[in-house]
Amino acid sequence: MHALAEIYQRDGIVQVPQLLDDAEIEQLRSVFMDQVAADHSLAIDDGVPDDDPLARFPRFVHPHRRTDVEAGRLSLELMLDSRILDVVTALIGPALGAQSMFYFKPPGARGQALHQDNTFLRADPETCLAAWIAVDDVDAENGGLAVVPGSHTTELVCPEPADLTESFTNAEVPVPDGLQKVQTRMKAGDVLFFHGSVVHGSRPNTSADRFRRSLIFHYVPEASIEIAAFYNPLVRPDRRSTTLSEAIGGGPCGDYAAAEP
Ligand SMILES: O=C(O)CCC(=O)C(=O)O
Repeated sequence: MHALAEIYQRDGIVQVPQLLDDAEIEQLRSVFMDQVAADHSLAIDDGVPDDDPLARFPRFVHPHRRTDVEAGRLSLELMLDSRILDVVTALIGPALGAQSMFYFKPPGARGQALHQDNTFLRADPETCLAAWIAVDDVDAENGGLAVVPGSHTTELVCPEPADLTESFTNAEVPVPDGLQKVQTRMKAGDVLFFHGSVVHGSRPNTSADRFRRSLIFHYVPEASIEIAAFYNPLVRPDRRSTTLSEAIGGGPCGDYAAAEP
């Protein structure tokens, strides 16, 4: 078996160093900073107050669908880039692109409480896979991702209310019994791949002046039968789009997640 697939099967998480080079990272920073300064048309409304650092730097959702702007073209290109897709294919087989996101996470921004991605995507019968690209060096201080290795073998866990002083989202899943949360450290250009049931999230960016930018893709196996409506249409590696049946019902935790990525 592929060495990465072995780690993925054991932990549900694989970190691949330096998949993108310095010039590509610099391009991502400048293109996305220009875009967010120009307008927030790629952003999702997370309902933060005007004085929140995230009000100026909201996260972008599905930028790959906006090929009328450079940030969108770059997102689509990287979503289907063979360096990333080769790893995705080694881990889950032939795949479809379901989602892209860009987080700016400026100094002082809150993080995102622990959650499991397939609560939102509801890909079935398998799960989704995240490719989380560090666009800055990330660690605990600037709110790098924390993950729970081994949590991919747990069922989806129902969330509890999150601490809104630390998280801009309002629901948090507990760390499953017997498992531990681990803080990631990544260099810009590293990519963290993780399974849709892996419990993960991030704490606030407590640094004085370090952004914690990340470009995130979610993939599902090509053999998936359904997905939540928000993720249709999906993208094939040849750029054609495709639509899956819409997952219905709230799943084991009710409907709280229905509209929120
Ligand atoms: O980057 C973060 O802080 C959280 C991102 C995340 O949880 C996700 O991509 O599902």
